[in-house]
Amino acid sequence: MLTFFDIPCSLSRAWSPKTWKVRYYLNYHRIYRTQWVKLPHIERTCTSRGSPPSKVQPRSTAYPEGRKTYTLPAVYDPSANTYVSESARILKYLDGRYPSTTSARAFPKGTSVLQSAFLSAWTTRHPALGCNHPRYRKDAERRESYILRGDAESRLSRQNTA
Ligand SMILES: N[C@@H](CCC(=O)N[C@@H](CS)C(=O)NCC(=O)O)C(=O)O
Repeated sequence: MLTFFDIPCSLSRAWSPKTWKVRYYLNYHRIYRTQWVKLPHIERTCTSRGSPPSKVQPRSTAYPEGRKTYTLPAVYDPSANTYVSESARILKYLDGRYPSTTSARAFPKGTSVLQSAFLSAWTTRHPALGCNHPRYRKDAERRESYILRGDAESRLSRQNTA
């Protein structure tokens, strides 16, 4: 059974739009269990388990191997002893793992290039949503209290009803 790594909030349910993209898919297949990881513990959990960074920035003097960013969602597939991170990469991986299921594909056949282009345009335009807002980036404890107080949820619900 797959392990799905998600971030908790005060209402004990999933709130991140990034992790929900993958959770929707997994709910179709019903083949996972959730491991909750609090926001300040994400990097530590990923590095200690060997889950790859979701993003590696180009090499620089300060980061000779490139700056690594660890985010959720991530999944662990015990059948391949593999961790996969970053929502689009996870969905592509899962489409490959369940190729015979046509009703619940994340990327309907022939749309992968279009979807990559859309994703790239979207993230360029909206780089900082929710917990990744620059105001909270540098301080894990403040970011966690932002999530746990529910501010992120009211912000998202305001955005959704606007
Ligand atoms: N491009 C990534 C972005 C994922 C992302 O930004 N996740 C946030 C939660 S919404 C996160 O884990 N942030 C960790 C942190 O800020 O320390 C994806 O689509 O998976």
